[in-house]
Amino acid sequence: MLIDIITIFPEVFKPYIDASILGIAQKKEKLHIRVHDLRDYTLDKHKKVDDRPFGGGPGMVMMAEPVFRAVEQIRGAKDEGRKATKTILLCPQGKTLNQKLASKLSKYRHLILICGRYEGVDERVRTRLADEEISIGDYILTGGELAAMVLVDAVARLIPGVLGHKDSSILESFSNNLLEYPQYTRPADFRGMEAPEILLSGDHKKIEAWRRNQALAVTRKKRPDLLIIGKQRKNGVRKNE
Ligand code: 9D3
Repeated sequence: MLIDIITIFPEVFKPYIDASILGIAQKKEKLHIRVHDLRDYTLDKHKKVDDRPFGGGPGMVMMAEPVFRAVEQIRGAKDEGRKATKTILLCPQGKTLNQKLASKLSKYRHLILICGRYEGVDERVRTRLADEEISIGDYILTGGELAAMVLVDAVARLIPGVLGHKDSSILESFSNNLLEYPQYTRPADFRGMEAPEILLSGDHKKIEAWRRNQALAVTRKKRPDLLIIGKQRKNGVRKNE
């Protein structure tokens, strides 16, 4: 997968993207991330990327021109057809990212992520350039950069071959919509706090049943919304998604 990120803070991506799961994915050539400085796509000598809102009001609005130019150049350079490419605007009013959406996005060959900043982005970017608007949750961030990194992380780990096949993404699909069961490691007795005896018993059938029960209990207590079945639940993570 190719991911192009358009931002006015290109320098903030490097450290995270080169470490973590994203670094591994890139080394394995399953993922290629390119970060573009929006200022490189401006036409004026001051490299202006924002301007005052028509009609007045506080703050600045991210201009349409540099964003359009960046996306057009990126789309044009990699001519694999628009269908395999999805252009996403990270913004507070977008659809909230969840595992199901991350899974859908992981099927694309190419993602273009536009990081919003300031008080907003010219509406024409939203309606005439982006295919989709995505938020990462109901809280206020300073811009779309952290949201883009969250999205990239969530999507990258779903690309086939990024994680070793023996690892958590497969285990996660077993435990489906449940929170994790409690885990312990050595020592069995830490300052008088003992690990459940059953986990030390070696009885794998009993351990499996205990874990399933614990997962259900924890989910019911902390996230009862995850246990709702049927079409009300929009963030459903079905097996292998
Ligand atoms: C203070 C400005 N707000 C006026 C109602 C609107 C606003 C504009 C831009 C609030 C935050 C931002 C910057 N945030 C993002 O661009 C953003 C974001 C977020 O703030 N929360 C969750 N997901 C995302 S994705 C992009």
